[in-house]
Amino acid sequence: MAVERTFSMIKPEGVRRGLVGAILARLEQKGYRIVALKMLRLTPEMAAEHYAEHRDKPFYQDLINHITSGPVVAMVLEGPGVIAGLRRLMGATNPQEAAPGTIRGDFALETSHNVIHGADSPASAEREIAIYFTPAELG
Ligand code: 3AN
Repeated sequence: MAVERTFSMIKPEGVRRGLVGAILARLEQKGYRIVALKMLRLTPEMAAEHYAEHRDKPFYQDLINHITSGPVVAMVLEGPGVIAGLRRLMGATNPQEAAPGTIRGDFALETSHNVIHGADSPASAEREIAIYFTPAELG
């Protein structure tokens, strides 16, 4: 079976605050391999596709406005158990509840600005990878 892979993104506030290096270092230090990486600014259409599952949530429009507010760093990570493992490294969605030592626990305070996204299932990972990367970019 192929090595497990997932999709992750450093959100605009992470880029704005100069946290790209610190966050990538944690992911690499854990042992995950960065197999694709790019900085880009999401179009409203890409943002709507990315957050399709949240379309009916009260915070949806804020989410779209925020994620398109500046460049993000999108990546594909590979490694054993990377989908669940990345979620543990990220910490709880609400950074005030995220454990110290996790990325959100150490770098964020607000749910709306929780610095990193990670796919929550194999299906989400594949769906999200296809929004950001072409097969050629995945090696
Ligand atoms: P996670 O990013 O931990 O998978 P989701 O998928 O529930 O969490 O939420 C996606 C994104 O929506 C979060 N990263 C956060 O930016 C935003 N979000 C989630 N819940 C709220 C909320 N109650 N208020 C504002 N933004 C939220």
